[in-house]
Amino acid sequence: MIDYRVDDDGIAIVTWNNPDSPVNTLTDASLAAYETAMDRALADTAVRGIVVTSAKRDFIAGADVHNFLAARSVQELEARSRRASALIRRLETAGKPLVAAINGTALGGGLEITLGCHHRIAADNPKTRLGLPEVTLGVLPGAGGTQRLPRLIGIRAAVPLMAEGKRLPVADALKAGIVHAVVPADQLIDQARAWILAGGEALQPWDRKGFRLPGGDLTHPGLQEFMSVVIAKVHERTAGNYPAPLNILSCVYEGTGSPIDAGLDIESRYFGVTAATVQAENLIRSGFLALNDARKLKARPKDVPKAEFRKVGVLGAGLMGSGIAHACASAGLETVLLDREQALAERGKAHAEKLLGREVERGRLDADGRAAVLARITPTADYATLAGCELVIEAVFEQREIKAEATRRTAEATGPDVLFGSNTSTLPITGLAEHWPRPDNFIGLHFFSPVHRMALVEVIRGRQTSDACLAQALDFVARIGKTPVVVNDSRGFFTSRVFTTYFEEGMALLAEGVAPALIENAGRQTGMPLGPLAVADEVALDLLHKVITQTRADLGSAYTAPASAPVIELFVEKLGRVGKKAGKGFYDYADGQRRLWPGLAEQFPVAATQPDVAAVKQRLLHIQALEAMRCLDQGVVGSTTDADVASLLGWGFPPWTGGVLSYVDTVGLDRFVAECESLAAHAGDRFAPPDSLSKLAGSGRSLRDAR
Ligand code: 3H9
Repeated sequence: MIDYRVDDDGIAIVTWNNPDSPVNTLTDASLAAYETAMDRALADTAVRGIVVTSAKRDFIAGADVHNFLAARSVQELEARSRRASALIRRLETAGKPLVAAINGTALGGGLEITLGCHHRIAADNPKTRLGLPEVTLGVLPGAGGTQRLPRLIGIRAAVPLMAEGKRLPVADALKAGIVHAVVPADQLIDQARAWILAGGEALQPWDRKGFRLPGGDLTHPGLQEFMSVVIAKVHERTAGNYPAPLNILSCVYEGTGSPIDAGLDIESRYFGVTAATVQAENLIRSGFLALNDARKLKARPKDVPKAEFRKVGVLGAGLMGSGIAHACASAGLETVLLDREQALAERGKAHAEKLLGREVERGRLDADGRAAVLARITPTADYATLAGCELVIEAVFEQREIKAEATRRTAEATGPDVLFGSNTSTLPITGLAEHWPRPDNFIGLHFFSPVHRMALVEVIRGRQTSDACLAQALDFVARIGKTPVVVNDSRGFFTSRVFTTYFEEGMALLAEGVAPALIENAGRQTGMPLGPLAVADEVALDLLHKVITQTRADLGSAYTAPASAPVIELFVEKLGRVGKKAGKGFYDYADGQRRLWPGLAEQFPVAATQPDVAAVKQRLLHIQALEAMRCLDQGVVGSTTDADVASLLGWGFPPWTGGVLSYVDTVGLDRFVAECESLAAHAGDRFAPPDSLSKLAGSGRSLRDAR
């Protein structure tokens, strides 16, 4: 776990080397082994200094977050922080010089180990990131980070790094003063040794007599003002949903004016209460571990050999098609981009070129890289060019006949054994598969717009889709760096079906006379990226109108109109306000600004009594969780985790909830069911909890554990 050796110059090299994991993490066992190794070096009179490094690609990835999930109480979590903190403090004051030789990424507790060394040298590695990202997991630096970083680089520089969880490349960390030097990787250990041999002092800045915080402490009026602004910004950004960033600020506020030992004590107390919050549990379980599992295809059928992709085809060079082509070519695949006419295909390639241009502007790609990606995209109107593709993705108009024609012509060019994916967002996959000679090799690959920013691909299994086809489609999604969630064929699949309830509920509230600004603010305060009426404008009301008309025609007497239907009909049929693309919907759009349409008050007079904001937030989130639960019951989505991942990545369901079904446990299952029953009585049957949930209520089990 920790390798130990002492060289001829009397320098101990203590190397983190966790045998059971690809990364080093802080666990009871690894910290105990570290302590033993360090104590051995401290006790050995022949040892004059210690170099701390790692044998892995990364340095240390922080505390093992599984330990936080397993912890039973605030006290246990606080004790974890105290143990790590006390160890690091004891080592930095033990009298022997310590150097951190940072060979790769050091995050959270990993960086905190280095901050407890007297000198930090990083290898010059473009992949390395240094930072205290605990806030992104709903916790805070609990091994001294909130106290040492401000004392090292000043409050003004440290606070944003911790409150936003930024990960810095080594050059930026050097500039910020977090590391003392950046050296070529092959000189790392020698340079660390050299610092000790040159007489490096075993004294931290904060233990020197007369130490002052760089840039001043919080008695300084400028810093007081700085903190007030940061606190206001955090409130605005988090709307009270995330305790961690405010608790980080409290650690700085209360801790940096005291001696470091008192500061560390304050930090551990805040760590315990923060790590015990449901938000921390959700961000770790769903936001980190479940997303990681989905990204790594942990649910992929195991017995199918991994598929390799070299050449793919994309049918339709519109916004989606060209976005998909850009993603494929960027991942190194030869990409045929096909449209009805050569000029349309060229236009699609030009869109990809524009996206690449932005990457160059941001320094993420150089000119050669851009040229190489572009060279991989072949625009064409000739189906014969598709020969040799391993996969063809169709992204043509959402009309059955057009899709059927494109599918048939592809089969003629490629033969039947190629994988065929449809990017439809509305049409059932099983029906579309009939036009492909091997329906077992046909699957839905639902990308989200804009493709270059959205990580999710909803992979839709048709009735005949085979396991092999599914596994290969998942391999493809991972190959282009996206994250898949597998769902079964159903109207609106999973994401569109559930997300729709959010803005439909916004419209239902409007129709009831709830003030539009209240609806929109409540939506944003839940943590959804946009208010529901703004979303409806983005989606376009005429499209929603079309979906209602089509569904009514398809379902006949089984159709029940959503509560939003009268509002949509009014806006499309009478008012001609179809949304953002027309410059007018629930909002007016002018000069890049968005303002609620003043005419709303006339169409939907605001009721004399208004609900409080908490009640509106509850409706907007509960309705989504209920629809997701129905999807789970109907087998549209296979697990609560899949539903959570799809909601987090697909439509930005607020991360503090852990996702759309973890939200039920966040509220508390019994309470959620009771609230839905009450909403069903007042706001409509759509809030009636499904039997599956009602039966679980009172059982003492969480939804996540039960399903
Ligand atoms: C903290 O430090 C609190 C302290 O302040 C307080 C102490 C008291 N825990 O991502 P990858 C696993 S909070 C547990 O695929 P990459 C990961 O799940 C922590 N497991 O590799 C995966 O498992 P599997 C603050 C962890 O190269 C495997 O390692 N630290 C942890 O794409 C490989 O990871 C962070 O927030 C962990 N901390 O990226 C950093 N880290 O093999 C979180 C990784 O089963 N970690 N695993 O799929 C990361 O950002 C990335 O993992 C990292 C590597 C950049 C390090």
